[in-house]
Amino acid sequence: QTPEQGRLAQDFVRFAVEAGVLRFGEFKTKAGRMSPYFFNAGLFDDGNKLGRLAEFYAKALLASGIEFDMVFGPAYKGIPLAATVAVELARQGRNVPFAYNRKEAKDHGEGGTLVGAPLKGRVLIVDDVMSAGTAARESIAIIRAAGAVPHAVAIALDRQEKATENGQDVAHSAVQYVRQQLGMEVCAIATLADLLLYLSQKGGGAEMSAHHERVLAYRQRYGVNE
Ligand code: OMP
Repeated sequence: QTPEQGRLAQDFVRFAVEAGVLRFGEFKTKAGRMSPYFFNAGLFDDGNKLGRLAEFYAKALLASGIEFDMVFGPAYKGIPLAATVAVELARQGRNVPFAYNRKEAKDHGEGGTLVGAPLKGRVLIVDDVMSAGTAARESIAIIRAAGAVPHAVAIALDRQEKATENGQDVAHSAVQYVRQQLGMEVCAIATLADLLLYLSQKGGGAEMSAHHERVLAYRQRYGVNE
C-alpha cells in the first residue's frame, strides 16, 4: 500500500462511518459469524453518497494500476456500483464499456440475461464486499461463458477473514483465493487492517476504543494472515 492508497483508505473508512454505512454492534454475516461491524453498501442511498463512493472506487482503481477493458456489474447490488464507477472513470479520462446481468432471463424483447456492452476482453467486476466469494464465482462463470476474461475485481471493503468451504473455515480469505487460485487482480478501497488503523487513531474516546477491541478480537478469531 502506497502512502496515497493508505490516505484514500482512511478517507474512505471515515466517509463510510459518517454515512452510517459502516456500523458497529452485533451483526450476523452470511457465513453465520457474529461480527462487531458490518458494511452495508445499500446505505449509500443518495446522489451525493453514491457519487462519492464511485469516486473512491475510481481513484483506488487508477492508483492500483490494474488494467481492464470494460466494467461489469453483477445483479443486483453491483449494477449501480458498476454504472456509477463507469461514469466516474469516464470523468477521470478513462471511458470504458459497461455491462450488467439480470437475475431472471427475459423471454421477450431483446432476450438473454446480459445488458449493455458485449462482454469481451479483460473484464473488471465491481462489487461491494467479498466475504466467502460466492457472488464473485457467479460473475466469473457469466464472463467466461460469454468468451471474455474475468480479469479483476473491485470491492469497497476486504474483510480479510477466513473463507468457508462446505461450512468449514479455511485458512485463506476469498480475496486471497481469487488472487492466488484464480490469478485475478483485486482492488479494495479499504481492508479490515485500514478499519483497525482508523479505530486505533480516532480521537473518539472510549466508544471507539471499545469498537477497536471488539474488532481486534474478531480478527483474532476469524482473520487471515496477509
Ligand atoms: P459473498 O458473496 O459470500 O462473498 O458475500 C458477500 C456478501 O456478504 C455481501 O453481498 C453482503 O450480503 C454480505 N456482507 C456485507 O455486505 N457486509 C459485511 O460487512 C459482511 C457481509 C457478510 O455477510 O459477510
